[in-house]
Amino acid sequence: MANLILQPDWQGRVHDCTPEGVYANRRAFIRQMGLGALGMAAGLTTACEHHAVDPLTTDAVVIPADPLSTISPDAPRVGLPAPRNDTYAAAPRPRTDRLAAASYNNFYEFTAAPRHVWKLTGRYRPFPWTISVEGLVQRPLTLDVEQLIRSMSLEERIYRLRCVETWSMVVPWTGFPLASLLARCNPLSRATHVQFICADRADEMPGIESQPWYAWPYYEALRLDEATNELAFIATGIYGEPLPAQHGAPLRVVLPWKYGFKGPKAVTRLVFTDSQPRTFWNDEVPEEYGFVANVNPGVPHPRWSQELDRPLGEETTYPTQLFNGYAQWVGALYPDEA
Ligand SMILES: Nc1nc2c(c(=O)[nH]1)N[C@H]1C(S)=C(S)[C@@H](COP(=O)(O)O)O[C@H]1N2
Ligand SMILES: [Mo]
Repeated sequence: MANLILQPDWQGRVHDCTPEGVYANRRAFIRQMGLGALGMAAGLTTACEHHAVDPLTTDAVVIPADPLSTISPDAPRVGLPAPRNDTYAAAPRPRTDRLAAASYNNFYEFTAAPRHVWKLTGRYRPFPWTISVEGLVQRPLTLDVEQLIRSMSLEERIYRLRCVETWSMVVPWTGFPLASLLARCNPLSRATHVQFICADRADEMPGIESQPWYAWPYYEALRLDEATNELAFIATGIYGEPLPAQHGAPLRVVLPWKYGFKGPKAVTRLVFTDSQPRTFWNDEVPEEYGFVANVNPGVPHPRWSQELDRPLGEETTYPTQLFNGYAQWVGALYPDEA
């Protein structure tokens, strides 16, 4: 693949928006910028979109040829395409164009600017990769992700994803139930939650250094009854191929009934606990991003409505449904919300 060496056009613009003293109080800074955790909601994009973009003032960037050229050559291509499991079909919506999904991503370890994530993945090497299993387990383990992929029976599921910023998509993931992974971890019976801790590879993920005000690495968590719900999925592929870097290679959590930020990408540690673990966006902006974070059109974000969502690559909006249309599988987990 012929890579272009480009000086990004946003180079240097970070100074327009980054006041002195940011590092002293990054949370107050984020609030003050009105950026919120996940950047800009549809329609709320501001001049400071450039603030959120990585400056990359020191290095030239190796930009991949296109958004679909970011699949690691080292990813195992086993069991693809995987047999489709159609059990969990929410009311049908058009499938998202593959290029549209690969061109607009949230993956802050690369950049907070969704259109630029794929461009910044040129140094990322998601294989080999291990996941350490820690906390309240019979014994700590290290899992090799390639072996894990080869050992699981892979399936394809078409799921909706709803970002808290109001964009959405409908994509075919390849992978296996999160419950199958957790079963291999042998958690102790007193474990109640699992925390996911993501990669902290500053050499490969330029957003880590360019946004030092965040508490890297990204971390998320679930109650174990949520994590073992049959909808909860580990994706190792999308559109019948291994995951491109920007979708979270080598593996990411997919929870179609929760806002997208609850599904961590590039997970490298699983920690079982007996109390509710902390989560990245809840720590950053607690008044905007809760722990449970189920898709719920009746609960507006403090800065925008959650009633509608706009699929990537489309102009139309659709009414957002409670639990993103998956109430029949997860409603019983949330008696107060359902
Ligand atoms: N490690 C990590 N995981 C992450 C994020 C992130 O910034 N870092 N963003 C989340 C958000 S806000 C969304 S909407 C989804 C986006 O997934 P996609 O880019 O594959 O559509 O990833 C989630 N997982
Ligand atoms: Mo999101």
